Amino acid sequence: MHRRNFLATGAAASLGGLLPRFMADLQDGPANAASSSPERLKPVHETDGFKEFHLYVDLVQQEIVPGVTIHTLAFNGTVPGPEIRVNYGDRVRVHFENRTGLNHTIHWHGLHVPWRMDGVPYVTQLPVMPDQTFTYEFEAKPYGTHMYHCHWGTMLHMQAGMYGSIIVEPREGETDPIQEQFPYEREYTFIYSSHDTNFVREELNIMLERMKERRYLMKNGRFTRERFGLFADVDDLRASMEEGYLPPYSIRRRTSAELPDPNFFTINGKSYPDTPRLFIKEGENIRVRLINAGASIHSLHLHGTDFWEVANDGYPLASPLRMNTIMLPPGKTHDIIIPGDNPGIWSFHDHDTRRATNNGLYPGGTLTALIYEDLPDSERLAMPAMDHSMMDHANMQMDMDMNSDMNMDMDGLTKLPFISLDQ
Ligand SMILES: [Cu+2]
Repeated sequence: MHRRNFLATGAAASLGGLLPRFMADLQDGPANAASSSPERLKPVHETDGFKEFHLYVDLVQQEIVPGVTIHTLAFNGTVPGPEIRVNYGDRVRVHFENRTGLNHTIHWHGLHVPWRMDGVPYVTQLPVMPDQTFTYEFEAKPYGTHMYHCHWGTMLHMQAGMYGSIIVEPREGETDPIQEQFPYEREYTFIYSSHDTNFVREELNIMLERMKERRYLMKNGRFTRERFGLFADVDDLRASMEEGYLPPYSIRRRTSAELPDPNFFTINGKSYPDTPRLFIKEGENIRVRLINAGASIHSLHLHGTDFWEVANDGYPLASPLRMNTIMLPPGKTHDIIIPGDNPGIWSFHDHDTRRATNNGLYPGGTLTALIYEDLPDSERLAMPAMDHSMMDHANMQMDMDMNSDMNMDMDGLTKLPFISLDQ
């Protein structure tokens, strides 16, 4: 019995400073949904049924957590890119400007665009090369939560930050089907991603060098398309191979250690403790649009209540499902409604705890919380604090254990007794 007490108190004493804390968010005062969601992109031109936007990509540095700044490929200077909001049926025009030394495109994930606007390099369009622009035009459909992302060198470019949300709202004047079922006033967009920061840095450097070399060779008329793996189609590739060209995959392999192994996990480009929070009041519903723009699977779990899954890949569900954990695989979007029916401060986190870490250390990653803004003052002060009596208890217990027949390491760690499997 005493042992259990000691372990519990001891763990609290040594890890207390590392446990996730959300109380400070309350003390900072209520925040609104806007500060927890990506910034919305203002159209450069807008008339009835028509919206025109400007997106550019540039190489920028972004702090994802205090003390960790990474190189990113960012739409309009931020990761994620700004949120695009349109109405169903709008004619949408997006001018895309490439300010980097790399090739890119934009793919409109989940939207039914004309195929030439789908953003797949060498399939539907030529890549948008350095300093070039491309204009995407499409009609906004279907309704719901979608995303946009680069489709060139996707393993690097998406991980480096080229993603954002695009939300198709009902036609002007029409009621939102989710709003009708679960009236809400505030909504949030949470875009999840995972990043191997070493892979991103090294690969960006290699790619920028290769593009510099390519430009130099082109300028001097010495460019060979084989060197850069550029072929018109598979027949063209085969013809080159008959003349002796060896594609990279036939002469070397990238080992699993060279493939991305994410060490940072973000919501809207930030890891805990900088992750955005969800704010709610008792009796209120909030809508949360969950988007996975990364390559990891997230198993998102909410404490304290169950939420409703109301849309899948943008489509409203005929029968919403009540649950407390939702799977968010790469490329997926889910909309959920959280009812404000149990005041408090509740964790909302990835139940695969590897993704609740920064560089492998807990707490971090996609840890965040659902915070009731209207908690009474008395409850705001109820955060348990470590006090001297608890520390004294832990020390006293440690002395007792030193004299017991249990093994004790010099650094104070208790070794559990060996338990035979035969028992
Ligand atoms: Cu790109």
